[in-house]
Amino acid sequence: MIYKRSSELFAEAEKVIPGGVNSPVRAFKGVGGTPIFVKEAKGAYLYDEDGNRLLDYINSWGPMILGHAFEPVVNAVVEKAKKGTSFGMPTEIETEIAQLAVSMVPNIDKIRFVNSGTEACMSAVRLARGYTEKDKIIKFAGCYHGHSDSFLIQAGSGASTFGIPNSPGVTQGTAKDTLLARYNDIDNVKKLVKDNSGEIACVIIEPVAGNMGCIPPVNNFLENLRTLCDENNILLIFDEVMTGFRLAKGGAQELFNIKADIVCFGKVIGGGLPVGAFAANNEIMNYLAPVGPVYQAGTLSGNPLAMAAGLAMITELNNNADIFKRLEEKTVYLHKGISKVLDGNNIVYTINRVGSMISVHFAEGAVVDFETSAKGNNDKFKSFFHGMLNEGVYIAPSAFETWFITDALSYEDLDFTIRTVDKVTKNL
Ligand code: KE4
Repeated sequence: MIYKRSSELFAEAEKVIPGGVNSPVRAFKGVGGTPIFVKEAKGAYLYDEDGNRLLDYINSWGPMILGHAFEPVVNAVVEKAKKGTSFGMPTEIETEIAQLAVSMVPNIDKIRFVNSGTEACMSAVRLARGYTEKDKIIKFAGCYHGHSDSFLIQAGSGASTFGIPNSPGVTQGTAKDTLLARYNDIDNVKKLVKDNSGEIACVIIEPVAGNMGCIPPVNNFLENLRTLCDENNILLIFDEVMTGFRLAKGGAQELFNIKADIVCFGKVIGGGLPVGAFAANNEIMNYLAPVGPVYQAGTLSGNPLAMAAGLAMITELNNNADIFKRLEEKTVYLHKGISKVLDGNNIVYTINRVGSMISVHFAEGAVVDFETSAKGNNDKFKSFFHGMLNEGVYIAPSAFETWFITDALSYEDLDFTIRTVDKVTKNL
């Protein structure tokens, strides 16, 4: 693959944008090399500035669940833009997408739209603190809830890729109220709750972790967490920015039949435009301004273009719920195919998968938390990433990410991917 134009564009970008990117993980620091500049995308394929066609397994880190430039989404945005792009006043479409989301997701009465997953999770924590009148929060090492100060405490995703457990700029005053637990270790959480009795407002968790690779909850972890929160007057926040509208119509709450107190969304709910959201029952959500005392706001929250994209996306998912079954079947097919060729090449690996989230770890034994995920052979991952890229398959440029399957992938695409894994790992 030739990346001459991408290299030129990257050099230009670095002069005016820190690191040449507007989000660190795009800079390929976790795998080395020059980031790919995309010219356009359609369906399962990206077309870069050097004319290369790449089979996309990132899909904008999750949103493009129906493939790039999905017609109903594109048409909805184009039509909406002709009527104005932002008003800072209420519009009917905000109510429409709110009604649909509330009908699709269990245990929520109201939803507030914001502009990113970070904003959704940050606001959800503030709401939990305001509602419970307690300050401390529990998060899990390796989970990523965006770049709000309270979360950048050994975060997953980019921060893990850079190995920065505590980001500079986060004050000790903030960090002291964030307690770190180990994913899938309920005894560890119980100890934190006991040692901070009466002080914990919420536990925030990715119900399926996607920022240390894909890590499923095991041994009734979520059920035990729900019970622990109920017993200690702690709110359980599901960060479903990745899992929402991907694992099922009702997300992880539906898939695992577990009730969260507050649910956060992003990615898919915006159809590729900047949308985040957080939702809960009436009692909790009515604590939010202008009804209640917890302040939260945003100039472009509920922006009509973003709402048009999100409404078109979740309408499609709501009307064609067999998409979720199709996505899982494709992911299982990929899982089995990759396992077969990795076994054939005597590679030491673990594959984790839930629904249409999957990750390949060059690690021995189960990958169940940040510690076991970090034991993966990163040098092998780098070689694997570049090997796949050179063959035209674009996976996440970090071992601490998940592959996102799109319904636009055909079984021919999946077979090509499996053959490419075989070719690339022959001498890994
Ligand atoms: P954003 O602020 O990036 O929209 O969402 C933050 C966020 C919150 N919660 C979860 C579970 C997330 O995965 C994310 C963002 N995910 C990363 C990829 N792992 C976004 C990619 C990036 O940082 O550029």
